[in-house]
Amino acid sequence: MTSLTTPSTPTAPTAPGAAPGTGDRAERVERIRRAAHRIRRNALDMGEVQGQGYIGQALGVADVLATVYTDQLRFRPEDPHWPGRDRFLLSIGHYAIALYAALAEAGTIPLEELETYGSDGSRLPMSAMASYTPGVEISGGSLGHGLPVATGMALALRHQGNGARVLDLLSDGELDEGSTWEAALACAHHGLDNVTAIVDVNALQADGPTAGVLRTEPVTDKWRAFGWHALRVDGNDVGALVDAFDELRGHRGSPSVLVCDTRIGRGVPLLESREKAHFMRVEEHEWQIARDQLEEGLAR
Ligand SMILES: Cc1ncc(C[n+]2csc(CCOP(=O)(O)OP(=O)(O)O)c2C)c(N)n1
Ligand SMILES: [Mg+2]
Repeated sequence: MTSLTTPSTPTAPTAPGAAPGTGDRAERVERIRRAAHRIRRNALDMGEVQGQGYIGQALGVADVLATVYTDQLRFRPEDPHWPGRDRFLLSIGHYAIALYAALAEAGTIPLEELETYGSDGSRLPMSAMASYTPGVEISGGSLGHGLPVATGMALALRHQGNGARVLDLLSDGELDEGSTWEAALACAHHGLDNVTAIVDVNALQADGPTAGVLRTEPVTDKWRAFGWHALRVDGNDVGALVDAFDELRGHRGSPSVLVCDTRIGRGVPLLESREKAHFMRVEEHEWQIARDQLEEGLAR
């Protein structure tokens, strides 16, 4: 837990009322890159508390979460239930470590609290639960539920005349779930342009590579066939993420999806090359190596 005591300067999240995704592009990209770095550092620190976990996913999706939380989402960190907030749903409960790392960066949960991750009595359980953690909108764990919940929320917001958006992060493994595609049909049927799905295609599932478990490609074509406005980007390229999110935010008339190709363990070569990457066990002496590699990556 060395670096939780390192001074960290979280990026000011999107100010209430401020237009998300505005400002000089180069400055935004650099700011998000630095936020993603801190999210990765937070995730490593939490991983060390337990010695194991879904660390590879957190490192892989950090650029996406940094873009969402420090550039795109309209929310108030000190008021997680503000009715005007954009809702960010984590469909994949096992990615909780990634979300906590981002919520600490966003200022919704205190950085010092991360060291309680997964401990008895902590507000940060190993699988994300809405009743425990400020800023966590839904309880995850059972895959394939995020997009159906997003559909209902988006319908209700539209009914109420609330202009907030609903973003749902799902995994490529969740494309194996029928409920995901039922919700995709419903969102398109109802023209829910307040829904944005983000699919983390890390090409991996618990039982091995996605291509071997159940073939889902071509993913983008499938979403388009279901009536969605779909883009696909390198999910570890912050510039590409910014451009894509900006484009999707302005889209009207149908729901949008951003398919993000990410690399598990991104930013820490030691963990990028791990064979058992779904649930990583990291030796005690490897944590400092991981942190050093992360810092070297930022310096490059
Ligand atoms: C409905 C349901 N079925 C099975 C599981 C068990 N499970 C937990 S994680 C996981 C892998 C799903 O794929 P993905 O989220 O892409 O894995 P990752 O990228 O994190 O390796 C599975 C099958 C579950 N949580 N919920
Ligand atoms: Mg996956």
